[in-house]
Amino acid sequence: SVLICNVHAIKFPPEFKFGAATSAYQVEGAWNVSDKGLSIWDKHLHSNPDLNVDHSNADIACDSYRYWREDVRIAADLGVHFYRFSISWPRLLPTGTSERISEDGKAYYNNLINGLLEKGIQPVVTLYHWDLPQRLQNLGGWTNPLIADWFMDYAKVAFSLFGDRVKTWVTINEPIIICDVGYNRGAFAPGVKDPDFGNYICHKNILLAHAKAWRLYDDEYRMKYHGKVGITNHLYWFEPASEEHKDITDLVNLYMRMGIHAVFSKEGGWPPKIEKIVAENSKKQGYSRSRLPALSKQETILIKGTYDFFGLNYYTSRRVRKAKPDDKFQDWPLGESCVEIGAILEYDTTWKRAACSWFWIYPEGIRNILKSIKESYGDIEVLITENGVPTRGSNLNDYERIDYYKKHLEQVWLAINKDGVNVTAYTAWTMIDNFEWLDGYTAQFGLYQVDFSSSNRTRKPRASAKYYADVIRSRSYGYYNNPQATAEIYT
Ligand code: PNW
Repeated sequence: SVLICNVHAIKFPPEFKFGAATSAYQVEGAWNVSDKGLSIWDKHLHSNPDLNVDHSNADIACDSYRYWREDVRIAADLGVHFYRFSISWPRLLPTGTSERISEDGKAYYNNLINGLLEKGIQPVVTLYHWDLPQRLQNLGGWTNPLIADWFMDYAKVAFSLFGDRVKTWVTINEPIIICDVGYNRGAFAPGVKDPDFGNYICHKNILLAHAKAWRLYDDEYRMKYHGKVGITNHLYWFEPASEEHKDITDLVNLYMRMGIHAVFSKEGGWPPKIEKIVAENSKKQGYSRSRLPALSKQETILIKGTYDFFGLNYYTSRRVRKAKPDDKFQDWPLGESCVEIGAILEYDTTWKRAACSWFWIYPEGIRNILKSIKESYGDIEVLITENGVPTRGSNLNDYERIDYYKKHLEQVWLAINKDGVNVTAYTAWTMIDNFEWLDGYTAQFGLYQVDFSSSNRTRKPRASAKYYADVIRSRSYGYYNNPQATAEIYT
């Protein structure tokens, strides 16, 4: 093809893997089928029907519970090496705790895993992509310290049922979004609004839950199954608005990597600078102790080093400046400021905006982040577990998505070949259009379009699907100069 002959020099390493991703709540539907338990997202959107822009929810979504064979076929058509999906905790364990396993839940994930393997596609499985059993939320959810054990019990069920065939596990998807958007501002489920404590208590318990699940795998399953377990982190690339804003930028970076520091840094624990700032702020507010719960020596050791890889989700970047006295703060990362640090997050006027309110396009950001991961935590294996861009209007000729993928893959290639970062996989978010949280069905990320008005949720490849299939076949992001040329190749 045109693509392949122009690019003989620019190849991803032979062992590099390409995949595509979705998550349970965003695609499965079947929210009350069989004995599935209620999740916090079911509850959150049923009780607040006007919360997201199109008043929608994921009761049906892509109906992948019924049409999973279609999803497997699409993954095979794309030629992906792996498909990243998540298990719905309340589908597998209807009560949240592990005394009862759902037979139908078990069968669903067995079918999906076996279907993929029959096509030579590796399942990459996320244990927690935001759909907590509502029963556990009634007991405090991620703010109840017991959740670390509940999560470990759930992980044990998943490892023992599927570990013979699943060799790559992600424990938790994006702790910062779960905690900061779910327990701070309460925009995401479970909708807890406690900006002082919510984010920090959630963060601590998430780290303990992840660590216990990793150690369980390490102790009881690694010898038998030889798999890998990691955690997926969502990162923005931050640039200083100008030289004088460098220090505040470093702080915001550290703040966003607070949990990552506990797992991946040599010292472990919270970053000392962040501990100090929160302690000082807490004191000024009249609290008798820091709002950031301490990590004891034992907890620090329990959490530190619990990874086989670093999972990175990258979408967008920000420019950072120190707040001025009259600046208005919103919570972040969905908002545009970081209250605790006193930082305002802006964007560069040269960056193009995409179809979500929080999305500006800056491809160099992914390379900079990959470099900074290596600088901060050493030569560790990095799996890019999500990267992609939303469009609006469900157009099949999504050249702007091809452009986004091309430019980001180029930066990933540079990170591998020029900066020596040990990146071994790239995952497109998302394989098929799905329920995009507060943007409902108005922002589409899919390589495949899904027709949400048809009862069989018809899936159709976009131009970007053909492009991505070419990327995988050629192990190269290709070369083209202009949209016209792209259109000629992919229409
Ligand atoms: C990630 N932000 O979420 C999730 O892992 C996916 O489920 C989601 O569909 C995808 O990215 C696209 O949004 C994010 O505000 C949600 O910065 C919000 C943000 C980032 C990631």
